[in-house]
Amino acid sequence: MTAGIYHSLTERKRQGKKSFAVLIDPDKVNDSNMDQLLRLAVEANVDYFLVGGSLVISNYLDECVQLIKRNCQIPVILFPGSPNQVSKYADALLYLSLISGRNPELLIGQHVISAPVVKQSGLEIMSTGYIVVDGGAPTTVSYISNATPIPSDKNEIAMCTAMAGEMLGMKLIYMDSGSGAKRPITESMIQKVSQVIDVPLIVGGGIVEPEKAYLNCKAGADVIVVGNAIEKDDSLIKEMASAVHSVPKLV
Ligand code: 1GP
Repeated sequence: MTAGIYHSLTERKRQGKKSFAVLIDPDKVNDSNMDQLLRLAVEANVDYFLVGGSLVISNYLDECVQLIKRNCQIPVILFPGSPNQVSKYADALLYLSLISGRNPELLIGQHVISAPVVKQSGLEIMSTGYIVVDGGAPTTVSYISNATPIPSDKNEIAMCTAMAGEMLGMKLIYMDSGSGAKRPITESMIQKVSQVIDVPLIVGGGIVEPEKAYLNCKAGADVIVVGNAIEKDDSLIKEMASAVHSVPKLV
């Protein structure tokens, strides 16, 4: 186990450094395409890998995480869509509670069932308030979670949800419009939410252009997550990472 991922996230936030995370869906990769992805990620100074998905069908999770750990130093954070997506080979786990939804199973039910396994994993557990925002079309997360996303123009609902999550003790807030969202989260919502919380703010879903990643960081996102766009064109890793890392630090 490598402790201190949360410390690195808060330290980077304190220093005004923005982070770039590549989301890897174990269903979409294999040993051969991972080689190139890892090489590009190292060259681009990617800060974190997130591994997981709303619906993981294959049995490749452990192997995928081990492959990353064997080949680079980039920390691996699990982003589990269900309690069976726990790999002891990762560094940390986003312990997600879907606070934008009203589905008790995803607020606490699944956590109770998986608590012993999660605790025994030895992973660094980072409690995360997961906020799903409408991305213009149903995504896997909105369908699987059976919960209504926050309307994309209701900044106040997102703000109050994030504030409540932080006051309940959640260490991270992750705003997501879902993988492959047609419309990513607006800068105006990111700005409003970032102004009312102190914990690091992760933003993802439908970000396909480096310019959008840059603007999201300027608006207040601390970590940008990109999955789909990189699955389609892995050369985007470099441009996305440069855009995120070029955001001027606020002094
Ligand atoms: C999805 O936030 C992530 O949960 C990333 O979304 O795959 O659309 O980049 P994309």
